[in-house]
Amino acid sequence: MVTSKLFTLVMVVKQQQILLGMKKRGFGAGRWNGFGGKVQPGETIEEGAKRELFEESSLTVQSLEKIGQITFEFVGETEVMDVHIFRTDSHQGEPVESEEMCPQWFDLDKIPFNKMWPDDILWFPLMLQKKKFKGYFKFEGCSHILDYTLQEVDNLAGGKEF
Ligand code: 6U4
Repeated sequence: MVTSKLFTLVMVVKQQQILLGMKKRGFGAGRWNGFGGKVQPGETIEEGAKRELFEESSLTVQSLEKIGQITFEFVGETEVMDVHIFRTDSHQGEPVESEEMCPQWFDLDKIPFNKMWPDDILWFPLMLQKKKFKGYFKFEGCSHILDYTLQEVDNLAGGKEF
């Protein structure tokens, strides 16, 4: 049986820059990533997203806009990752390095896609244009996409479509 686990991913944008964190340990280590992690019992997905953003970057936000939802399947794993992606264009504080992440601002035309998850180059253009999207990516290992779907949607409510 395939089960799914909830994750969050927050993209922080200001003017013509985006904040990414170099993941220092754990899943995705060595790659530039958005900020996020597992949703904990008793919190909403948005609460989990704000908590992880603060834990990993020290930034706080009033509200987050849900911009995407991607399901990641890894060959050989019985649990898929249900990742809820948020974008914020206004935050409070300055990014601070944490045990898990080293944050850095990147110009939007210099995003380091070659040191990011290989799916990012496919959905970042939608996210940067504030278009909502749903996707499904099937990975073999951490670097090879076997299959994927990605579509723009009008709203993100409702079940998973992939
Ligand atoms: P712990 O065990 O506490 O270190 P936690 O911080 O809760 O983990 P973590 O870091 O394992 O969770 O969460 C994985 C993060 O990686 C989430 O923000 C989702 C993100 N992520 C996973 N696959 C991704 C992918 N293919 N592309 C991408 N982000 C991905 O851009």
